[in-house]
Formats: sequence, C-alpha cells, structure tokens
Amino acid sequence: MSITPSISSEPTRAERRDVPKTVDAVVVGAGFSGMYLLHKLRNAGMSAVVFEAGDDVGGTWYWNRYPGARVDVESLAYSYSFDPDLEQRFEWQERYPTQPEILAYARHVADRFDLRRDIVFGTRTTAAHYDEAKRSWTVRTDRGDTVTTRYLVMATGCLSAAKLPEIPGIDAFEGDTYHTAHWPHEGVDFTGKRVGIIGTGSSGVQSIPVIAAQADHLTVFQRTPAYSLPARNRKLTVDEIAGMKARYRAYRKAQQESGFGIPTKIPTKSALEATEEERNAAFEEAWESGSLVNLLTTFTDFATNQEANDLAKRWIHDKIRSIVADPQTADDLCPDYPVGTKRPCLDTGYYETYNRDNVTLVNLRREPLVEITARGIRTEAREYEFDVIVYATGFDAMTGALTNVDIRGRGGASLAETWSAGPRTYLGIGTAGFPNLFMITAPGSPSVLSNMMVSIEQHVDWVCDAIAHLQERGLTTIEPSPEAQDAWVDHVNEIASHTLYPKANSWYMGANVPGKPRVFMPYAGGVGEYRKKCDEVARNGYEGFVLAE
Ligand code: NA7
Repeated sequence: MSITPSISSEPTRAERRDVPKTVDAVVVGAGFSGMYLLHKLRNAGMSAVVFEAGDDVGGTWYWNRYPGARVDVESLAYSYSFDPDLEQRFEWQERYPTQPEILAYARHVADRFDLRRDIVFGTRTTAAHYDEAKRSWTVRTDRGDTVTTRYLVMATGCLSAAKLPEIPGIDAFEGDTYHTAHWPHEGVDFTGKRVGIIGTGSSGVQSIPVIAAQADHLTVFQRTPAYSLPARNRKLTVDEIAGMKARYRAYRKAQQESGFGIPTKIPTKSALEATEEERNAAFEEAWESGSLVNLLTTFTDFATNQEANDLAKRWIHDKIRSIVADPQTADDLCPDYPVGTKRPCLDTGYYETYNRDNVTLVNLRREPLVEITARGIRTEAREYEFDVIVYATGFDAMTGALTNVDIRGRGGASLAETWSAGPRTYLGIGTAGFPNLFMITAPGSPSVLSNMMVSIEQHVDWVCDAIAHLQERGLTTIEPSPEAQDAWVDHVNEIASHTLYPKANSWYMGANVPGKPRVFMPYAGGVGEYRKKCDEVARNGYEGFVLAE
C-alpha cells in the first residue's frame, strides 16, 4: 500500500495556473513557511512561483485532518506576527484550535495577500538540479513543469513525508485503511465499526478518544507509550483575546527571545534541590495548566539530568495509574524513557479512554506485531479482526520531505546521498555544495523543538534578508563553507550531548525509520540563542557562508 493523498471532496480552490519558465525564486510548499515567503519575495519585487502538492494552502494543516487534530501551541501564540493588522483582525475561537480552524486561518491569509495567484496547486516537485555555469536551479514537477530559478527555497515542513510501518502483509487487509496524515476530506464514519489503530504519538493520542467515542470497538496497538498532558482546551474569552491583542508586540518579542518560542517562566531550582512537596506542587501545577512548556520548564535540570527527570517520570506514572482503572493497562501506558525526549502530547481524555468498555490496549512490547492479514492484525498472541485499520505511524521527519526530491548541487551531488550519514547544515538554513538552496526549519535549527510559527518567521526573514544582501551587491550565490558547516554540526551535537534527548528512540533521532542514521537533528540551544547567532552571522557579512559574484 502506498500513501496517496486522498481525493479532496472540496472544489479545487485555484485552477492550475500557467507556470513561468524562469523566476527569481521557486518555493516548494504552501504551508505557513511558503505562504510567508511568497508574500515577502513579492514585496521585495521578486518573481516567485510556489509548487504545492495539495489543492490548497495550509501544508501540515491541509493534510492532517484526522479526528481530534489540534495544534499543541495556543492559538494566540501559533499565528503570524509579521502583520499587526492580521493579528488584530483574525478571531481565534479556542485555546488550542482544531485543524479546521487553523486551515481557515491559512486560507484567510492566502485571501488577504492574494497568494494563490502565484501558487501552483496539485503539483509535486520531483527534482531540482543546479547548473554551475548558469548559477541557476532547474526545478521539475510531476505535472511536467520545468522552471529555471536563481533561488530555491524548500518550505516543505518537518512532518510532511508520511510513513507507513514496515509490517509484513501491509497490502493484505481487505477492509478500509487510513493514514492520519492523509485523512479523507469528507471524514470517516466509524459507527458500528471494529477499528484497529497502530501508533500512539500525537496523532494517535489525539484521535483515539474521538474514534473510541464512535466505533463499536477500538483496539490500540502501542509500541512506545507517550507522555501526554491533558490540554484543558476551552473557548477563548473575549477578555483574553482583547488582552493579548493589546500586548501583542511585547509578547512577540518575548516569543522570539524565549527557549521554545513560547514565553514561560524561567526555572530557577534543580528538581534535586526541591523538597518532595515543592516538586509535587510544581508538577501538579504544570499538569493542571495544560501547557507542555510549563511541564518542560518546571526545574532547571529536567532536560539534562537523569535523576531529576526520573522524578517527573515517576510523578506522571502515578498520575496515569490514578486515571486508568485496569492496573495492567495503566502499567502498559507508562513510558520508560525520560520525559520530553520524545515529543510529548497534549490530549483530551486520552488516558480516560482506556476505561471505556469498547477500548483495548495491545502492548506490542509484550505481544509483538507479526503481520497484517486480510481480516486484521496478527500479533504473536492472536489475530485481531477489524473493519478499519488506522495508521497513526508518523513521518520520515525533518529530512524525508527534502531527500524525497531529487536535489542535486555542485558536480551533480545528490542531497540524499550527501546526507546519507545524517543531515549536515549550517544553521539549518543551507548546506555546503548546494548554492542558493535555502531550507526552512531544517535539521540544525530549533525547528520541531519550538513553536513552529516563530521559527518559520525567523527563517523566512533571514533568508529574504540574505537574498536582498546578494541582490544589492550584485552577488549571485551564497552557500555555507564546509568549515562553518562542520563547526555548526559539532555545536548542534555538543548541545544535544548535554541533554537527555539522545536517550530515546525518537523521530528527533531518526530512530523511527529503519536504516536512517541516528543523529539528533534539531538545535536544542533554544530559539532566542539561535536567533542571536543567525543575526550575528548576517551582521558579519554572512560569516561562514561563501558569497560569490
Ligand atoms: P509520531 O509521533 O512519530 O508517532 C508515530 C507512532 O507510530 C509512534 O507511537 C510509533 O511508535 C508508532 N509506530 C511507527 N511504526 C510502528 C510500527 N512498525 N509498529 C508499531 N508502532 C509503530 O507521529 P504522529 O503523527 O503521532 O505525530 C507527529 C508529530 O506531529 C508530533 O510529534 C507533533 O509534533 C505533531 P514508536 O514511538 O516509534 O515506537
């Protein structure tokens, strides 16, 4: 079974436009990165075309329509800051908006800035080859387009190459199958159905309670349990919205200077120095707040000290056991890796769902998965029969959407091969040997460890400034020097080595894709520190990059 995007039941919002033969910039992807890029490039007087595989804008929020899909950053913080008027006009409804609300926001932005006229929808970029003599890129698509451009920006997202599990017999199942990242636009009715779901990351954790409420029976196949916090989602009040709108400028500055792109209190105490009472109070406060950053910043040494982290782990285990009635199920739901080293989740009624009579948890560590059969899923213990199987099995994260395109730089070197031992970038923005190729929120930048909107805006601003710098000086190319790149990769690894992140088999480490090198991909030094470094590089004439006439 291959993952093919579901056919949209909505009318295509934009006819496929004529594609120019030559532009100043090609942007791949019309999610929040690609949309903002197009807006900025246009304002800078450049010609640009955006290729987008989906039939409308939104990227992640166009594709991930599974039941219960929400962002886990608050709406008033997970939004563009570049246009104060947009900030004031758009009315967010919920603390943690649903996928339809976020997609509505993306569409609103597209309308507001008339973006769709330069976006070619329903078109996947297949190749981009650099021509050293002409100092240009030739970009090709699955619709037969060929465009020549000076600048190529991959705004392809970090979680966009959806992944099916490597399980024997995956094509054998005769019922319906869905991947959470390619959900049918018309939705799925689970009423009266026996449903099996594989995967308990964010997509599983968010969709399981909703599917369970509808299905006849839901069986959850869990390989690794998630740490999940109750989201405590609710409608925003008029006063909250007005309050944020009144202080937005100061808030945006605080976002940019923060660690996660979400301002939060800075911890001052080690978990090991705190009394048990203080610790319990701090964890309880974080749990009640429904905010992941509050949990991750309870104590100074949470992310760096195993002993400190163990205290949080044990506290969360107790919480899970206090919610889940069946002791074996509760035990199975308790993760053994350090808290925060795999992406934690925000949920609505996740643990409570396991108290329902129509929900069964299968712990694949105790009962390994053997194969998919015509009728369902077979483990070493038995065969489970289903009408529907849902794959909530995640993504080839951070690099998949880049290496899936046949990108070739100097000397015809392929990006996929160049990165075969792990991605190597300078600042997560460019990679040596690939002139004028920019990446938005790529490995080596805070990216998935941050509020993506904050990181996206910072990258887009930086890239557009760099392009302006070249244009103003009559320069034609920019690319990282191998030395600067090596030093940055070492720095990223050095920071990761002081944290507990490498201790978990996470998609941050590429561990969910067989054969993918184990490298901790994002920059863990924080959004504020990273921004300072990027600004300093630009101030020093793009230090570490080679600029050529
Ligand atoms: P994730 O977080 O990568 O979760 C995928 C889940 O699927 C995870 O529980 C995996 O277990 C499980 N999985 C993957 N392959 C298998 C096989 N072969 N057998 C059993 N289980 C498997 O993806 P999501 O879509 O949930 O969330 C992605 C991000 O979106 C999330 O982090 C937020 O940032 C938003 P594993 O943990 O690999 O053992």
